[in-house]
Amino acid sequence: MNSKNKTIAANNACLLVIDVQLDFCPGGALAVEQGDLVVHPINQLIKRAENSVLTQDWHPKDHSSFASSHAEKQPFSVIEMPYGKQTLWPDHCIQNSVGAEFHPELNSQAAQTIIRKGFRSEIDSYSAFFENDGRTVTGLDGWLRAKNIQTLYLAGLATDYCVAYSALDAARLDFDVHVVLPACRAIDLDGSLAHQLEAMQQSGITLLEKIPE
Ligand code: VGL
Ligand code: ZN
Repeated sequence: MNSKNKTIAANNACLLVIDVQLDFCPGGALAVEQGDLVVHPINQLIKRAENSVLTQDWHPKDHSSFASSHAEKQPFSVIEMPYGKQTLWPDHCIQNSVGAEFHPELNSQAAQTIIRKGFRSEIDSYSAFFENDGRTVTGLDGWLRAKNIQTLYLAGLATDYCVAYSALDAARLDFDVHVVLPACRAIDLDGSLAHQLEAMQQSGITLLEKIPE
């Protein structure tokens, strides 16, 4: 077996770069602490990866995940939606706004595909595969399967929301999933980081403590 077969450079592997957008970086509307520090390690990964996909949180301005879309609701409170519980967020990643842009130093040109998610006002989408109803697909699974991809490396923002939901769906879809922790940063709301790290481990996802070769 070629030694490349088990690395991020293999042609059956793909890097998923989750939501490296200005609103999730310091100074942004839903800033993740040190969110900008993921950019350089991710650029290294993009350079090595044979396949890479970026995701972009892409909300209409009246999106139902925004606290501002609900009377008397505060950001970070939780409401019941037809599809289950939904955390309400400050307005972020509004379509065509500066905050929705990729970090300017992210090597976004090198990626083959961009998956936009959360663009239906009535439903949020943390995962790169399914929206928060657990059924509406983004099309990413079909794209990966058409290219015979079996192994995924995930990095980006935020570890405990969009990265974790994407990784957990990918494991359910039977991909071999690796999360590159030094290239991720978390929101960590009410213990969400510990909870999601545990859930990922339970699902057989590999949590990498170092940038893979
Ligand atoms: C995200 C909360 C709301 C994320 C997106 O990218 O992790 N989190 N929208
Ligand atoms: Zn969002």
